[in-house]
Amino acid sequence: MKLKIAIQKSGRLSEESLRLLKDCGISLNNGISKLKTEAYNFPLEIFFLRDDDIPQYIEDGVADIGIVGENVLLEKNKQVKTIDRLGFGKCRLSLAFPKEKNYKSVKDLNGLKIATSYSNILAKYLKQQKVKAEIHEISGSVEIAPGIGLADAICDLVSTGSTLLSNGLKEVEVILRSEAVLVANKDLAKEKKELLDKLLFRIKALRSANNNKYILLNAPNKKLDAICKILPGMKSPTILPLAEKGWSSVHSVVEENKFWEIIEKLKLNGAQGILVVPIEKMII
Ligand code: PRT
Ligand code: ZN
Repeated sequence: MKLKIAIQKSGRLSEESLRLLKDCGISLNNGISKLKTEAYNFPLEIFFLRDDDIPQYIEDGVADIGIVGENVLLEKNKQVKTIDRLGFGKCRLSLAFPKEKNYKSVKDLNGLKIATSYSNILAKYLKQQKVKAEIHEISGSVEIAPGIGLADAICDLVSTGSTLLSNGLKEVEVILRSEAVLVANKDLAKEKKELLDKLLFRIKALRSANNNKYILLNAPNKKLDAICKILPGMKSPTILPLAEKGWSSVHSVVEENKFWEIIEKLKLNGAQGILVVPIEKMII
């Protein structure tokens, strides 16, 4: 029994999806088929698909799980389960308006024509906002629509904003903040669920590792109590005596987002020679 995962064949999510598998210790066979391959050290089969097709394949059970942008998932509106947010492929689905035109609120869109590849999400948003606008669905190069007179505004994905800028548009409303998500078929067999749990365990270990740093420092023994209070560690810090009398080496784990705050306190409490190193995997 193998778990079947669908990932984007070639595009913005492909590289990071493959890297995630690799960082989970899963190595792929370089098969001859470009549609699918297998892992040789995990019961996993990998399908390479267009991102737009992934939700459908998972709903149908052709693939068990998949990695897809939340924007695609919501647009396709298929019956699949979101298992985890993966933190890459971040972007916004936004409304954009010609730069030179006045825009005050979403009401300004009443009666206008909006070009998008996300007509379902946009229709839902306009309905919520009680705006009546015409949606013009196009599949690519949405950003050129106002310039060629095809539409008055657009609704498209934005990351740096440079595409909008170079097409004379400004971002006026953010409809959705999206990132890559891990999704699964709703009725996975027990054995497949167990495999998915194994994979999730590895993904979580990676995430904990990325959110934490390993810290080593030297401190005078009389300051150890104060320093241990600042550094909670996984259980408690490790303390080892230094060759120099009256000094110890303290090892611990700190959260990335509290990092600078902690370093300042440590220095104030006499810590010296502070080293900070990345953690590869962290199993709590
Ligand atoms: O061939 P396939 O159908 O699989 O790929 P695709 O061309 O439909 O998708 P692809 O590879 O472009 O994007 C895959 C996913 O990446 C999207 O569904 C999003 O979840 C995510 N993502 C993240 C983005 C962007 N950032 C992004 N900037 N997808 C598209 N863009 C485009 C956007 O459409 C616009 O044209 O980039 C342009 C804007 O970028 P900035 O940086 O100029 O703002
Ligand atoms: Zn696509």
